Amino acid sequence: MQNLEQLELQFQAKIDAEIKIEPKDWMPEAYRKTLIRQISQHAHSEIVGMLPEGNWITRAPSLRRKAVLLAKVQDEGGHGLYLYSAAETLGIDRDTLINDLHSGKAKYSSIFNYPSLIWADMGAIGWLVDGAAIMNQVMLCRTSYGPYARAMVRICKEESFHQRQGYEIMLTLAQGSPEQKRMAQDALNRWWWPSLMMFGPPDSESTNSESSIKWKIKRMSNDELRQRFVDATVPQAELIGLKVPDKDLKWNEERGHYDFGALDWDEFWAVVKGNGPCNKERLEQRVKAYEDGAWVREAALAHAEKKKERAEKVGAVA
Ligand code: BYC
Repeated sequence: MQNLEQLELQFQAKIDAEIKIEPKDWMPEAYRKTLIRQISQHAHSEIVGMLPEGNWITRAPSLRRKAVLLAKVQDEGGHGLYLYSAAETLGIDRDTLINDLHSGKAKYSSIFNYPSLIWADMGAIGWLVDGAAIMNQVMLCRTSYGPYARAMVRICKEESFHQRQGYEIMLTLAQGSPEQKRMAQDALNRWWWPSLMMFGPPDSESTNSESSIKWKIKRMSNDELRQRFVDATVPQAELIGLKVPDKDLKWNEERGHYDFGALDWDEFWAVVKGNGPCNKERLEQRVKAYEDGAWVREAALAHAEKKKERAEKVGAVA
């Protein structure tokens, strides 16, 4: 029998050779645990992320906007489902994951604990939140765990549509009346800094990065992705005549990147620890949605049971 050290060496050699790890392959326990942590947090973020936008479906300003927003929110629900399924391939069941979310044990993205106050927030969420999500998720399409990487390919295609629909809302508002332009700017002011925080703490405080980069779960660091996002998004704001709310923002010719102001990491950690503006409300809404949906789960189980019984009867007669 091979010893643990040999297995670990073979595992790392596979990762280094860009061979995907599949559910039945041997993997170090710490790799399995970190994937369950990240994929389930990601799944929770998708379904909690339905709430700030779901809040605006009935108030969208036109039938077209309503249809598009409804489709987007449904997509997020779908992303949650693929990701829960990917996490389950690592040997954890969905009930445990959902219980961890509902009890407050599991994390989800900090961004979804901010309120969506005005219609322009739908533009800012699509443009900035989905924009930040894609920046991070494009690298996850090449993550080392097969089921996660494959789920991310479809998710990224949908997220890029989400980003464009958000930017188009901002463009329309920015070209509208002075009041509409003010709404767009207000939404940008409120969502800009929380969007930069989505990439996680600075590299110096990112406890999981070292092992995740070694295992090619993550292929770029939190700070690298944040910088890429700023570089890509600032010109988009300028193009539609909006101003990024950062007095320290400046193109740095030498670095070939924008320099930007310091993030408020105390605010980030407060939100992550459950003390953001909407943490309590979001969890209450998720728990209620789960309880209200109990009859659907019961009906599906009863249907499956009936189907099985019928198949057994037919089998007995034949
Ligand atoms: N919020 O060591 P680090 C979407 C935690 S949803 C909360 O750098 P890691 C959408 C982190 O978990 C897309 N917590 O962590 C949906 C860790 O704590 P634990 C969401 C955060 O994992 C609806 C600690 O801080 N995307 O697109 O190496 C509508 C130290 O951090 C956050 C994903 O989930 C945060 N922002 O890197 C619209 C992508 N950041 O777990 C849009 C998948 C960090 O050790 N996830 N923490 O207790 C990832 O890529 C990585 O998990 C992260 C963090 C880059 C987020």
